[in-house]
Amino acid sequence: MVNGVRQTTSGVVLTSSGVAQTVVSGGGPTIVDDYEDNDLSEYSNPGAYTTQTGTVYEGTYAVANTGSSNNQFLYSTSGLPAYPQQGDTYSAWAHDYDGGIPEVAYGVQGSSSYYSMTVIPDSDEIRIRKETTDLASNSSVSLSQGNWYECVMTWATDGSMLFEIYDTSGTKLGDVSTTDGSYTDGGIGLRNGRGGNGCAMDYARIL
Ligand SMILES: [Ca+2]
Ligand SMILES: [Ca+2]
Repeated sequence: MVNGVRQTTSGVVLTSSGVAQTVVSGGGPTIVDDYEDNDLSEYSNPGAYTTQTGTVYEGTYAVANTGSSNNQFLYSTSGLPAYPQQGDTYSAWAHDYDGGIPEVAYGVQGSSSYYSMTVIPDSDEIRIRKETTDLASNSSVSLSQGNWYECVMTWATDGSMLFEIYDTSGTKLGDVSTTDGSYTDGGIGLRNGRGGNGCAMDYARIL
């Protein structure tokens, strides 16, 4: 029920009489998860991930792993209001802790099958990865540790994938693209790409 309430932010409008009317399509971005329900019941492998209030992009809560000793992967393939697929543009905000590498996953089939938008602030690098294999990388993106970055994936029906990264001012910092047809849809998640350091994610949407 809480998810249903949150979804009304974008999925329901009020008529002049004040009656809620569901918008089936064209109603703007759909929130996949903003973590405002303060639980991870829709996710597998929560491990060291928790909802928390200390490092948040939007609202009161975000999900974070503040320093697990391994590459834990939190993911969801059912239970959230929507999941991105080819033809969609998926956006999520990612944050590192002291050298952590957030891997914003999409197309998740399970714990060992997924794509990710990978952010490596200490080497000014972004990558599109399939599992732990780099499909494409750009190492000339000006990034710094301890910031929120918006990761936007334009996932086309021909399998092309464009990853654009923005700062909190809305300035585009760089992009990288590739084409791969292994997965056409799937779940979302967040992988801790560098064990010993953590990462956070918030405000995941289909734009
Ligand atoms: Ca939030
Ligand atoms: Ca939840």
